[in-house]
Amino acid sequence: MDKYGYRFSFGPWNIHEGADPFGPAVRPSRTFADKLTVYKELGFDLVQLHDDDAVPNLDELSPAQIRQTARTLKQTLADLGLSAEFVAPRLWEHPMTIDGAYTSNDPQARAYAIERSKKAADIAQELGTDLMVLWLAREGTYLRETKDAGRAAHQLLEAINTLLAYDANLRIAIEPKPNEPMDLAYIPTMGHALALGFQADDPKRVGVLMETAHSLLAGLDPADEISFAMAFGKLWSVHLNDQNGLKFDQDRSFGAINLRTAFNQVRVLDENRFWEVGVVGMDVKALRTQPADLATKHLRNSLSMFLRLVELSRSLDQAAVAALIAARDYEELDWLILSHLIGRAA
Ligand code: XUL
Ligand code: MN
Repeated sequence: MDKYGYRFSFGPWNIHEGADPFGPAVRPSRTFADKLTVYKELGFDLVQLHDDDAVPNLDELSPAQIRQTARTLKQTLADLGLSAEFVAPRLWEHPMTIDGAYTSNDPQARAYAIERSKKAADIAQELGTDLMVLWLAREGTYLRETKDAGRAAHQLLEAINTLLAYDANLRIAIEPKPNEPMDLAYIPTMGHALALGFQADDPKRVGVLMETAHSLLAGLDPADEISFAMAFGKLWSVHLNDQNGLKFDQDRSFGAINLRTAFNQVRVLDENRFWEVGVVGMDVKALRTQPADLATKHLRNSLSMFLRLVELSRSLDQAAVAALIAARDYEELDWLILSHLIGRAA
């Protein structure tokens, strides 16, 4: 925990080999066990996990074997002073999920997705976290005429209800994203995710996770997405990062592209006392050019940026801000904020 009470997480995929669709890995793989050793030294206390990060090859294991492996991991994490923030079912790599998981046209694929998600819930339970994150990677279309968006909404709701019934303590945080890998996703924004959650059988156990890059790809302001979800007590986690324009999901270091947008995310999180509600997750990737031994600096930078922006948010002259708002002198306020961000008197 840092001096403000925030706790931080990242996922093992955030230390990666640098492969992209046009080129192979440029850094050697680090084992999961090796990755776990860097969390503490970088200031992180919690681990974001996909189900198969926690339990490799889980499709080939019995429920008892899955639980046993998860229990062992819990101890491994505890020995390192770590714990799991959430478990997310990986519903986008298996052949059964080629054309969707919960919303596939194939009933067998839909059944696979539900069974796989139940296993993820078991893993979360064994790891001592009640949080499941649903990034609905392949719930959408490559070709709009192939599926029915209304039917998909009901299939998604049914999947969520099934999971809520399966584990009475489970909380589900939906992580919306508008595109990639799909051309068009069914749950592209916070509003869509919240609407789905409010319709669920137990709405108080469905919330959201806001990822900066995803909001930007949807053409929205991440700080407003945060505020909207927090207004209803629904923001249970965040994936802070950055994004340069509308292209593939870049997962750049937090604040690396747009410092002011980053500032506003931190400002609204801090003003709404997010440290009391959830963990500050980073979902950032090192640049492909980064040598292997230097490929954790994106995590260090993102966390440091968050803390520096908390400082800036708290040291903002609130009386001056209020006076400028009252006078409707927004140009002066603009200048005040910019000056504050670059550390100069207005
Ligand atoms: C994908 C993404 C995922 C989720 C977890 O864009 O952000 O890493 O955060 O499944
Ligand atoms: Mn994410």
